[in-house]
Amino acid sequence: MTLHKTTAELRALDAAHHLHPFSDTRALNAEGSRVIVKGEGVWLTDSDGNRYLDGMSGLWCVNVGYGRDEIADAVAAQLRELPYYNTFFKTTHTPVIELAAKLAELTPPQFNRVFFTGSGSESNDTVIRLVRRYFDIKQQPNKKVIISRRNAYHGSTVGAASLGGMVPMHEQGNLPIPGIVHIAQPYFWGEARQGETPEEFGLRTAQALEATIDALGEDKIAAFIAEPIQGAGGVIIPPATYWPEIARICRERDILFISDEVICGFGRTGNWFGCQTFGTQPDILVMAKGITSGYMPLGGVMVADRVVDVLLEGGDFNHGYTYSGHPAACAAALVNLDIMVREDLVGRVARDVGPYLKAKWTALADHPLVGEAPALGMVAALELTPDKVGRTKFPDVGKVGTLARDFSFKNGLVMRAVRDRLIIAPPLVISHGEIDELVTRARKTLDDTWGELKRLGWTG
Ligand code: PXG
Repeated sequence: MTLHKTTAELRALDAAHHLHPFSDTRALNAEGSRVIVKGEGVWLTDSDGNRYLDGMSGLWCVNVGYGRDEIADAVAAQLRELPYYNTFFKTTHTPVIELAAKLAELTPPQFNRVFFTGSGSESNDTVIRLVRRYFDIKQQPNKKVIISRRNAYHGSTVGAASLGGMVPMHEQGNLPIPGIVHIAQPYFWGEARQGETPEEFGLRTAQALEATIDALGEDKIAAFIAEPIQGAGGVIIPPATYWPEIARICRERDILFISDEVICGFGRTGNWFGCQTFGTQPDILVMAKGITSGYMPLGGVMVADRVVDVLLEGGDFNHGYTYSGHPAACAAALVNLDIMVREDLVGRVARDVGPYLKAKWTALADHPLVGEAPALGMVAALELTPDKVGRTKFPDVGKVGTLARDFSFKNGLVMRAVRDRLIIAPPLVISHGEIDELVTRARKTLDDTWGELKRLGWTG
């Protein structure tokens, strides 16, 4: 896009008229926002011509990388042919039909039906209504409670933020809504007891699900929702014992299991979906982001056959969005998925760039500031700590993380800070050379942060 305005002019307009998500707008306006003008592969350019390696795939979504003309062309063609039509009153259209069939093919075998939405948040709101409807039709109207986890992220609408376990979100707007219960998350570094092994901790944390079902009564519980790896919560990769135990509990109990694959879906963990990486069998699978690689907004909810069979008994499902199955978004998704298949991006993550990133990334654990450096597929984290052995936290949680995040930008690398944990989720198309560059810049960022902390006398 041609720039008609200077960076200063753009910043001034942004400050005057734009309320940013998850931001302290006054503080941001004082500092001035970064204006991103171009993306190519894994690289971003800002309005001053600075280049950044995008370690976050935008916001965990640009799986096939920036600059795919094929997707842009398909969207433009669809906009010319049929820019919009709905899927409500006995109508449908070609892109939505083709995408639904494609998703039935790519998702695990229990899934053959999809409900389309415009985002991950809308998908999770859909899920709340859908699971409650399911048990109503089954004449089990008391089964309404959905169990989720603390520090989970499921979106920002009232329903999705309630499912999420983010305290700062709940504190604004009287959340969660009734009927959502949160249990512990499998965050070994942050929450294990002294002396507990990861395996013991994983098992104990999973068993909180069983204990909660028993405490509240199985006749009250509709579902359990979880991200395979918590993304926005800080790339929390559970210990190996966690998912098998959760899978056992979900199998033995009359509850639905919802896998929120908004981040883990579409190749990020080295399989098409995170549930395949961890061996779980969800009844509902939540999608967004990577479904179009972020080129167009689109979300969806895959519903397993055994759940669909019941829903179909119930007649009307009084739910839907204007943009459910938007034709141009579906056209983008179709080409995006075609690219993923053609270039075997999922296999590439599993066998090539995933292991390569892991080898390079985990070596950062030797840095004096790093407590752990877990990586899996195309997600990874660096827990920053003043005490590698005792796992203590910095005073004023989040300050060191933000400091490091800002250094990272200066070093031409986009990383995200969650508390004092740096996280990455690069595009699946990243090359070995770009991974080397990413890790070099991450190490430089750690050194810069360490130097600054020493200067401030904060290193303990
Ligand atoms: N589920 C998961 C697992 C997500 O990560 C959503 C649902 C909601 O999707 P939408 O499309 O409504 O945003 C998400 C979104 C962050 C960050 O700071 C992460 C997300 C969104 C915004 C910020 O890491 N994930």
